[in-house]
Amino acid sequence: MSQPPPSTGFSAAQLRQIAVITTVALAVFLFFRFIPTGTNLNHMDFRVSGKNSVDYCDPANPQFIPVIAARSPVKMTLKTEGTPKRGEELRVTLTLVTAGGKPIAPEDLLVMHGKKLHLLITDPTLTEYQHVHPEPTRRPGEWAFLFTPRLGGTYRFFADFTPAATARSLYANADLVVEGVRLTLGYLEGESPVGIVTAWTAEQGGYRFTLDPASLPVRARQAADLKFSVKKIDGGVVPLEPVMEAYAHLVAFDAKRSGFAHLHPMETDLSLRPDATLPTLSFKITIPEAGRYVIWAQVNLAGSEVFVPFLFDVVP
Ligand SMILES: [Cu+2]
Repeated sequence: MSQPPPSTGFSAAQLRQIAVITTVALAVFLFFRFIPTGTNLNHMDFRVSGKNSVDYCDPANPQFIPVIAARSPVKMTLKTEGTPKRGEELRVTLTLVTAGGKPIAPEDLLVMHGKKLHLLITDPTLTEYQHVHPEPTRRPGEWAFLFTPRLGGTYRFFADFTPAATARSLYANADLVVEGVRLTLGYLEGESPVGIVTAWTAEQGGYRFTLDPASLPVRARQAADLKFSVKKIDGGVVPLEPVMEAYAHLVAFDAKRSGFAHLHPMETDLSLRPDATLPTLSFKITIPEAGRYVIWAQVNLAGSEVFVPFLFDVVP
């Protein structure tokens, strides 16, 4: 006995219609799935298990970030063609990968302060500071930059970036040994260094730069309010222009280079120009440990970038 085939309840025309709709929907899905709109990484790629992970980002209350002690979910490596030598320009290839080994490419990072990747570079004596922006190469996860070390020693590179998957600042670090004369670490242990004024003022290129804490001494674990100002020594207008979307950037390092703090002015509206003859900007920082620190200020004066160091002590 044969039974009639079970009926689907659809006519042949309806089945054809369903097939067409399904095909179109699938095509639309595949189109959006494979066009390169954004990152292929997700927040799990940037997760660090356990305590002490790098996750400090309250822009209203910037902290000193202990990058070395904290476990970053990102691994950074540096490669050069020849031996790095003092005074010679180097082409450095930087590789950024997640803990799981996935490359971190430009589409995986957000633009912050005009760039996707910021590198803060300093020598062991904190006498030299450079801020560079590596550019992506054709290889995913590989970035390149030019760098001329002015001194010898083991340079430390701190990367500052924001994954699109988490929208939170993240950090990584790597070292590079540079051949050549090394300075002594004397000033970090209390002596006055060559070329650095152990004070809250510094003079350079006809300008006087002042970093003025609301109260002294600066104490560990207490938020410090700092006023940064620039004055032309002969008097007159200070041609202060924005650099990386701020009128000044301050970067603090400790003597051991265990990490850094990257500070931006409270005055975030660039259309409100600071005072013409005495531009003054407010900063806030909390430093967790006592010790000797250097704050480098980076400003743009009439189109040229100027870096000014301030050396100071933080008491317990
Ligand atoms: Cu900055």
